[in-house]
Amino acid sequence: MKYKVLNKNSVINYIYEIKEIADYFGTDEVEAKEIGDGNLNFVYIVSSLQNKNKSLIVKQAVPYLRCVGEDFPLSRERMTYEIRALTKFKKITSKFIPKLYHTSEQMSVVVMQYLDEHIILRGGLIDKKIYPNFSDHISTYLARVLFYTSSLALQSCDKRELIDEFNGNVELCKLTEDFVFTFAFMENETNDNENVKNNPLANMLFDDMEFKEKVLELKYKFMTQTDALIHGDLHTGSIMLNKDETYVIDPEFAFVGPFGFDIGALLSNLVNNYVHHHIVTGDQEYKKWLLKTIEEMLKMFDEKFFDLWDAQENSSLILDGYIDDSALEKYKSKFLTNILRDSVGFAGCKMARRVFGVAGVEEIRGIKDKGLRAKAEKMILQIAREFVLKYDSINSIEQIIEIIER
Ligand code: ADP
Ligand code: SR1
Ligand code: MG
Repeated sequence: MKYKVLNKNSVINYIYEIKEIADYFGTDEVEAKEIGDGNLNFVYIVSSLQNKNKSLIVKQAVPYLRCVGEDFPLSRERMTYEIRALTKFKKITSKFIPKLYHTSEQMSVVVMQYLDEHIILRGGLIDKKIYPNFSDHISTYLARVLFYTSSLALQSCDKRELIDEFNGNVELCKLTEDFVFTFAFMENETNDNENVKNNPLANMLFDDMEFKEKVLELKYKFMTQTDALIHGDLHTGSIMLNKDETYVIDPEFAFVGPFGFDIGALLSNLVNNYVHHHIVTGDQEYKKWLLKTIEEMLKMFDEKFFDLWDAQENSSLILDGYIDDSALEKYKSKFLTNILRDSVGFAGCKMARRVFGVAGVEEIRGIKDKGLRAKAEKMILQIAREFVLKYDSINSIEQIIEIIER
């Protein structure tokens, strides 16, 4: 089918042309609503009028950036990578990915399960919801996806094929290079310039050469390291959950990149939320839960990644008999420490980009009181700076918690 931009009327005609979906709704009348609140795409919920339990999600990429408008062209092929990533992740760790009912690269569309009993994690964290299973679920997702798409599990030729499959996602990788690692740390027209103007904190950040030099190291890692298939935008707006279930959505930034990037994204979002509660609600219990969640997520990731590695036979990296057990243990432990270090560095960049950069988050931009918002921004930049300057000497999760608490 030739590509056309859908709207809340044509999306209904479109899905009725897909036999399985037409069968699913049968003779029911359906209605569609646009519910997208992300920066890039359009998301429709299509529901039966006769049976409220029958609903599904249709997500379509349009050839521009939604949050800016048609003046910011962005090719709709980003949905091709979202489809490919969802399909791969589904195979590796099915229970954390919504059911996929239909995908079309030509129409840049994915039709998927409507997560009706789940909410976006960012909103839940702002509302001080406790998710007792989140650290367990997300560490399983991270360990499985990162391990099984890395050279620790894949044969050399399969890994290179995987890189090829995602190598074309150039525009979204460039968005991250620009918006996560660059523009937010210098004068730029895309920044939140209302806030940058006459703001000593912005001047300090933009003039902080020690910080910016380290950011370059991390940007270079992002641009060149091909460790595993990553989600590429795993902030708390890309997770939908309730107390029992966790789903990862929206992997259109996926490519074969550094192990630490997704872990860093989550760490940064949890820390920004911690700062929000420190400044705005002062809720000590909730802050404790956030720290516990960070600690558990990182610890469990470590253990689960190790376990998968221990169980792996026929690695293309380490041939049986190549080194003895004790040398191998040392190698594995260094390997995991390096992932932790990179995660902390990326987290620092990702925290800091939310202060003056184009894509703000509710935890900071949503603080109405200007004085409190400035306090939160200062604290975020302090922690982010320490993360970025010290990332390559971090040796333990406790050190990370100490930096946040201080
Ligand atoms: P974008 O690519 O524009 O960031 P997202 O994939 O993040 O779009 O989706 C935007 C919003 O649509 C989400 O924040 C969520 O509220 C809603 N949404 C997306 N997928 C689903 C789903 N499977 N079930 C329910 N709501 C969804
Ligand atoms: C201009 S793109 C802004 C941001 O939205 C996405 O969610 C990514 O985080 C990207 O950096
Ligand atoms: Mg999104």
